Formats: sequence, structure tokens, C-alpha cells
Amino acid sequence: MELEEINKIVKHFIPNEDVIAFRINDKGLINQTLVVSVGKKDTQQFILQAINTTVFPFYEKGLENIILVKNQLNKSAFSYEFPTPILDKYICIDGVIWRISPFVVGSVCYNVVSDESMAFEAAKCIGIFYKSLHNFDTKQLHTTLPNFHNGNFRLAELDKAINTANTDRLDNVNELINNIHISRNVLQKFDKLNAELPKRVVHFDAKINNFLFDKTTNKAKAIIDLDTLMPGTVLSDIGDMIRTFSNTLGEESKNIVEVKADFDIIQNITDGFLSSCEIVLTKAEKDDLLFSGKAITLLQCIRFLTDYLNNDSYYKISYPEQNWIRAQNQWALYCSLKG
Ligand code: GN1
Ligand code: MG
Repeated sequence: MELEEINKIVKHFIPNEDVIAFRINDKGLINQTLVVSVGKKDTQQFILQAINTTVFPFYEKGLENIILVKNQLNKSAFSYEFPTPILDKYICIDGVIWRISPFVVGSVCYNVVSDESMAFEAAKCIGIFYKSLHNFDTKQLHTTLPNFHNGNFRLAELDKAINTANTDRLDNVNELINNIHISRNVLQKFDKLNAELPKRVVHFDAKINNFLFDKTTNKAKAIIDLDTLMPGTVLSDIGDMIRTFSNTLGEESKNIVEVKADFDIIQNITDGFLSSCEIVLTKAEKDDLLFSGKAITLLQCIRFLTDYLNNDSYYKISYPEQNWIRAQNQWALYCSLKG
């Protein structure tokens, strides 16, 4: 995209200023994200995003969720930044849905956890998020992505993909399909727990690069990427934290034989989380925190594998076998996890 085109879009939100520079942010696998600098004097940075409406068909309901949660957090003791779309709105320009959110000044984003205190900090932050929203009635929120973390649904999607995949891709993955099949019971247990545990406001994408850290102090500073905010259970966020924080090589690593969970990091996740919200959790929620890491990692393995068999129609890729590598990476991590 050219500066002029970006400027035109930004003018819909900030009419009296010009975009003077921009850069592409390629951390997310779904939406298109740019960092734009606006205004010649007192330049301010913003995050400009085009929403992938195939993945988020109910993006308007998603925005309602974001605004409701923001208002509730503003009334509580939540002390982290929670950057939401400016003007509380999305704008459709030439068929594309755009939004702008504030850039968190003085922050840094990491794709992997490099020391245990980062894990503790981020988990404590999400724990405060849970505590702050404990009394919020989740019935007010829309389920914008039905079955998002439903094991049975993800297995059925995999079966569908197996039936339509081309043979080259299918030949590669036979062994992993068998292994997943043998592990089905993990997802059955996960679905059962999700049906029984209390409904909470869940971020549903609590991976490490959706926390921003303070550049100077390295304390957690913000939670970002709010498209998946909806009702769910504690297992989804704890599970995604375990999945992404404990994998110190990262989910894109091709070094599959070296992929394994770091258990000190996992201990810091549960310690950090419980340090801030143990008081609002039930015993049943606390009992299966470790198990959630296994279940969410298996679920993510299945999602990457399914997309590989569907010829990469969902996740962005930058090389042909990337979803297959991601699936193997998640399988290796899954095998190393306990719970
Ligand atoms: C997607 O776009 P991004 O990177 O924020 C996905 C998550 C996956 C993640 C894997 C809506 O998130 O569920 O865990 O990729 N989001 C959606 O990295 O499917
Ligand atoms: Mg996301």
C-alpha cells in the first residue's frame, strides 16, 4: 500500500492530520496491521487494521464486546492499557473494514518468552483482567466465533479436510493424523470441562505477542488484539499462555526436534495468574490449569494441520509448507507437556 492510500483511510478517522510514515506489522496471522505516524507536529502513532471479515463475519458484534468490556474495566482497578478502536467504530472503505487504535507508547512486543519473569508478569496481568471482570454478566457478550475452542468441532473440521485434501499433502501427514486420533480423549475431556466450568470474559488469544511490555521496566503494560473477546472458560486463556510462553523456540520454529515445553515458565504462569485472581476462581477451575495447556496445544496443532490440508485458506503463510511445520511444532510441544 502507498502512503497516499493510507492517508485517505486515516482521514476518515482523523480528518485534520496527515499520515507522515507507516510500517507493516506482520505479527498476526489473520488481520492486516500497519503502524502509522500521524501529524507533522506532535506526531502520534496509531495501529491501523483491516479486519479479515471471512474469519470475523460478526465483527460488529465483536466491537460491541470490546466496548462493553472496556467500560467495565474502566470502572474497576484494572491498571493495564487496553487499547480499543478510536471513536468506538469501524469504517467500511471500498468494501474493506478499517479501524484505528492507539499505539501503546514505550512498549515492546515479544514472540517468545526469554525469561520467567515475563511469564509471571503477563499471567498476573490476565489474572487482574479476570478479577476485574468477575462480576460482569457474560450473557451481555456475543459469541462471535461459535465453537472456536471446541475440540469436537475442530476434529470434525479436520475430518472434512482429510476428505477433500490433495493426496500429496495427505501423504505427508498420515502419521500425525493417527497420533491425533489416538489423543481424541484429551479434547473430549476439554469439551466436558468447558461445559461445566463457570463462564467468564475470555480473551481467547492470550499468546505472548498479545501482551505488550514496558520498554524500560519489562513489566506487562497492555493487552491487545481484542477481536476474540467473548464468553468462555479460564482454560482457553491459561491454555494459550502455556502453549505460547512455554515454547521458547516459538510456534514458527522449524527445529521440531528441539521444541519442548519449559516447565519453569509454566510454573511462573500459574503462579502469576493465581497471585492476582485465585480469590475469584473455583476449585474446579484451578484443578485443570495444566491440562488446559495440553488441550489448547493439541487444538492448535489440529487447526494448523486442517489449514494445511485445506491448502492454507485461513492462516497467513510466507512459504508453502508453513502450516505443516506449525502443526508439527505444536505436536512436539504437546508431547512434551504434562497434565
Ligand atoms: C490467530 O491472528 P492472530 O495471530 O492474532 C488465531 C488464534 C491462533 C493464532 C496462532 C481468530 O491469531 O486463534 O491461536 O493465530 N486467531 C483466530 O498463532 O483464529
Ligand atoms: Mg488474534
